[in-house]
Parts: sequence; structure tokens; C-alpha cells
Amino acid sequence: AFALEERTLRERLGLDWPLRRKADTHKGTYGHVLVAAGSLAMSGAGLLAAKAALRAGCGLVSWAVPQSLAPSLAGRLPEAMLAGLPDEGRGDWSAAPPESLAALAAGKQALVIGPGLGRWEGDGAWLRAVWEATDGVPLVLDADALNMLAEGGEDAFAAWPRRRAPVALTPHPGEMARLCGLSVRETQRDRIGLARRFAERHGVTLALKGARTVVAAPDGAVYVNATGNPGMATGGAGDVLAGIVGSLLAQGMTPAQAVCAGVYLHGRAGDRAAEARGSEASLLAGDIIEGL
Ligand code: NPW
Ligand code: AMP
Ligand code: MG
Repeated sequence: AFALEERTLRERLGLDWPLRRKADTHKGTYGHVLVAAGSLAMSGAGLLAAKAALRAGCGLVSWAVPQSLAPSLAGRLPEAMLAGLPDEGRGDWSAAPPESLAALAAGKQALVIGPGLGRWEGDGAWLRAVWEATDGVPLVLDADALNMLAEGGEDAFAAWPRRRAPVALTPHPGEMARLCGLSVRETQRDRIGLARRFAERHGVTLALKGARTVVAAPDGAVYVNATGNPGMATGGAGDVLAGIVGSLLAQGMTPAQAVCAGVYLHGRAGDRAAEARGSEASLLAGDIIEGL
């Protein structure tokens, strides 16, 4: 496994690091991300993911939410565009047609699904319909979207059609345990081996999160991150990472580049934020965004 440090980002992953903007560019140069995240009880997860995507440098963010939440969220993140999906007044995603989400995703450079999405009857089939209808759009699945994948078991996921555009998954150990049908303890026993096998088998780029996040690419390459601190064990920290990875994908990075750079930056931002605050314990997920 490679240590995830600046030299690795530059030399092994071929990134021009630190990331810079070129003078003769415009917002269209940096990609448009669609963030499908947040529901009545967890609108903050969507807000964090959408804001983190903007701070990570993409040109535009659209944020899809259940339509009855849109009035209360309007203006909370003025830089993002809001799109309301049908929700029969419930503030959840259970009535949102997959084809409506796919229509919003068309022409975007990345789609992030999952933070604060919640669960509902038939959500596994919903996610698969979105997966197939957004075949050409780079995809980040996190949080509840991972739990939907897990529902059918790993073998069922293995039978899903391969997409044209890449897929990145960002499970924490609890989500990884559900995806693999293991206990959390078992997922922690051989994090590198487990992440590598999953990425190779399913053709996805995977970040197995936690202290020393492991990133595995479908070609078998594995990276171990050393940035970040236990202050990041706080609600919403993972939602921030999902937004960052989507943003970097939309800016044209390969999935291995986007997940590695995203995990590394997320940790660095968390370290800066803890230092600025003078405390790890007091760190909030929103502080990680400010640390970017
Ligand atoms: P235990 O039992 O605590 O030790 P869930 P969630 C385990 C949204 N959020 N190492 C953990 O283990 C998310 O986006 C909304 C080891 C437990 O079994 C999701 O949509 C927020 N184990 C939704 O909430 C802010 C670890 O995983 C399980 C581990 C549910 O997501 C909060 C818990 O995970 C949140 O982001 C580790 N490092 N990390 C908002 N403001 O709107 C986790 N586990 O059941 O998937 O719950 O992660 O809170
Ligand atoms: P989630 O559980 O989805 O909110 O994700 C938590 C995020 O915070 C992941 O990116 C983790 O890698 C990071 N994180 C949590 N605990 C630690 C820790 N002890 N050290 C470093 N990073 C952590
Ligand atoms: Mg999470």
C-alpha cells in the first residue's frame, strides 16, 4: 500500500499538486455537481455535502431535495441551485421518481447520492434505476445510498450492470460491514485486504473511512491516508467528504485521483480546523469545510 502524501498525489497519481486554477477559465471549466442529499430530519447532511463541493472548487452545484423542504432551505446556501423533487409533502425521498433525478443529473460532471437521504420501502430498486439512468455521469455513493446497495447483498450488487462512468463509494466501517455482510470487527481486521478485494471485484474506487482511511482502486492499487484527527469523529464529517470527492470528479480527476486527493484534503482541512479552534473535541463538520 502507498502512503497518501503529497508526493504520492504528484508522482504516483499524476496530479499537479497543489491544485491551481488557470487564468483563462470560467465556472464551466470546473464542472457542475448534482448533490442528491438531505431529508426532513437530516437536511444538514445535504447542506454540508453541497457546501463542501463548492469549497472544493467545482464551478456549480445543484442540490436536489424533497420539494417540501425547498422553501426552508432556500437561501441557506445561496451559491447552490436548489431543485425540489416530488415528495407528497412528506419531506422524504420515497416519492421521488428516479427518472426525475436522472433528468437533473443529465449533463452534470458528477452526481453525489446519499448523505441524509433516509431509507424507504423499495429504495434498493430506486437506487438501481438511478444507477442505470445516469450511466454516463461519475457517481459518488455515500451513507444511505450505501445501505441501499447493501440491502440485496454483495452478490446482488456484483450483478448490477457496469456503468460507463466511474463509481466511488465512501463507507465508514459500519456501512462497509453491511455491504460485505460482516461485523464491524471483521471489517477492521484486514482493512487493506477487504478494501482491495471489494474495489477489484466490483470495479469501483472505495474509501474505507476511519482513522487512517484506506483507498482502493479497481486496478488493485491501495493507499493509506495519515491526515485527519479524532476531532473528525463528529456528525456530518463524512457528508463533507462525499461533497469534496464529487467536486474533484467534476473537475476532471480520475476516480483514484479524486478519492485520494479528497481523502487527503479532508484530513488536512480537519487538522487545520482543529488547530485554528485550539481543540479537536470542539471540531464541527462545518469547520472542516472552512479548513479547505
Ligand atoms: P458503533 O456501534 O457506533 O461503534 P450508521 P450514520 C459504525 C446522516 N447524518 N469505526 C457504528 O458503530 C448520514 O448521512 C446526518 C467503527 C454503528 O454501528 C446518514 O444518512 C447528519 N464503527 C444517516 O445520518 C449528521 C463505525 O456504524 C454504525 C465507525 C446515518 O448515518 C450525522 C453507525 O452508522 C450523519 O452524517 C468507525 N469509524 N463509524 C445531519 N446533520 O443531517 C461508524 N461505525 O448507522 O450508518 O449511521 O453514520 O450516523
Ligand atoms: P462518517 O462516519 O460518514 O461521518 O465519516 C467520518 C469521517 O471522519 C471519515 O472521513 C473518517 O475518516 C473521519 N474520521 C472519523 N474518525 C476519525 C479519526 N479518529 N481519525 C481520523 N479521521 C477520522
Ligand atoms: Mg457518513
